[in-house]
Amino acid sequence: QCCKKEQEENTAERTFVAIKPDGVQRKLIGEIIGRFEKKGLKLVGCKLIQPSRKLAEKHYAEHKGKPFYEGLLDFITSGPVFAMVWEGKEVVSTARSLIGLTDPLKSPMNTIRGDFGICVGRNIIHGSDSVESGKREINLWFAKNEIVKSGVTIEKWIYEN
Ligand code: IDP
Repeated sequence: QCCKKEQEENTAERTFVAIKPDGVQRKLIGEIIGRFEKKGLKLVGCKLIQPSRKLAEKHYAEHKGKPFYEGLLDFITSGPVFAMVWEGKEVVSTARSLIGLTDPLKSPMNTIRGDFGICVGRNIIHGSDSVESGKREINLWFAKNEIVKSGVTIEKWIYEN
């Protein structure tokens, strides 16, 4: 069942997606938002933000101690990031499908990383890897009042029931 009700009642699944500094500098914001919109997902929050070191450390806490960790923090704090919250049925996995694999060269064409990237350390976009991480990351990057309750309502054209 593709349920309109949960989309309308704000019980729908959410995910955190961020266009990294390389994607912003390469003017891919419009292209990326376009792909998410065309899929039928709903944008419920967004902002351009240059993350502090502290925010970056919290966001990437699971990678602390790995060889690429410091470089990753330098990179993600190096310029503006376009942070977004998307909503929809199974949006966490759908967003990951749109994004592609961690390594852009291994990522299929027609995915964002497959189409626009070459290096793991310049892979353009982040997307939460589970519903739980999504909740954690949304809370980290967004204040409650930065997320809209009812945005554009096209549910009846996307969901069946
Ligand atoms: P994901 O972003 O596809 O979920 P993760 O394994 O969670 O991938 O890694 C987080 C981010 O850390 C990646 O998107 C990438 O930017 C960076 N990263 C992961 N592995 C490497 C690496 O081996 N070298 C450089 N950067 C890496």
